[in-house]
Amino acid sequence: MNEHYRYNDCKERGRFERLDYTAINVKGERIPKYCNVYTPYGYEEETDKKYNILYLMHGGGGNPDAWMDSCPLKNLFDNLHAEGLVEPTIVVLPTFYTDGNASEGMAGQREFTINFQAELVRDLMPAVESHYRTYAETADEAGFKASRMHRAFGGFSMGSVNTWMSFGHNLDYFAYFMPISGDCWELEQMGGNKQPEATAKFLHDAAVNGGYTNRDFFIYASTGTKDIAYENLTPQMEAMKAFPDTFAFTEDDFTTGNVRYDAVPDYVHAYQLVFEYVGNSMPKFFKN
Ligand code: FER
Repeated sequence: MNEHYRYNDCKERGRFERLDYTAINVKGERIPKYCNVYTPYGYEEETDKKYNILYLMHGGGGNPDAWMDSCPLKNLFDNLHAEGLVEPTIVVLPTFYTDGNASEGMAGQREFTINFQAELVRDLMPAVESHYRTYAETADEAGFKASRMHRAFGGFSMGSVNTWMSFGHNLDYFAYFMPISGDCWELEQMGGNKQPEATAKFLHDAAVNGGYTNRDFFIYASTGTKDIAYENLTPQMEAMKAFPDTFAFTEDDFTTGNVRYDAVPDYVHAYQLVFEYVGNSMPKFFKN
């Protein structure tokens, strides 16, 4: 199906497990939810090893299975680990929706991304990180903060909207961000297009208020020039250049800067392309 990714047999295969947990929805009710969790090859045996963790969010209308079903994400991560290209990393595939809310339109979607930022730290991260061996010594806010250099958030489309929300609201717990083909909706939906300067200022303020400079977090943003989100994400990224103490743009890795933006010629808005961005970003993560 994908013309760019070749499935690559890998003897060192990790595995996916389902993890059930409960979370509070936008109506304030506690409801059952689940996520899928990838553990790399050797996780079961290497019991004294700690793992980095990436929370990777699906796009609009999706669910925790979307990344698994739509692209060879597992084969990609198996090979990245087998070739030593990534630091050992657990990957969590959650959903920001609660009980079939995916159909509630764009305004509803924005509300869910905001609710999810509270769920993330209150419900999801404690459930995941008390169960799996991450760098969090304790699966609470203090433990998450102390281990933030080992935690990433990424996502595609609405998952990218969630990623910018996690930057704006949970920078204390995450140091690496992988927004793919989606802008920041803090101020309004498509805010990266409609209010790029104010959106960049919001993100800048979130960093400054938390005491973070351009060496304390790292953003690898990607899209394609024919992606429907290109015109939303690009003005926001341009506006972020006004704050170089917070966002130091680089075209290589994260040694000379902390923000990279790749816009791949002709790529469109599709899962069949976006995991290539994941494959480009992950080798740069967890090295600082
Ligand atoms: C964008 C961010 C999110 C965007 C689209 C989305 C078109 C989501 C779309 C959907 O869920 O249907 O910048 O650009």
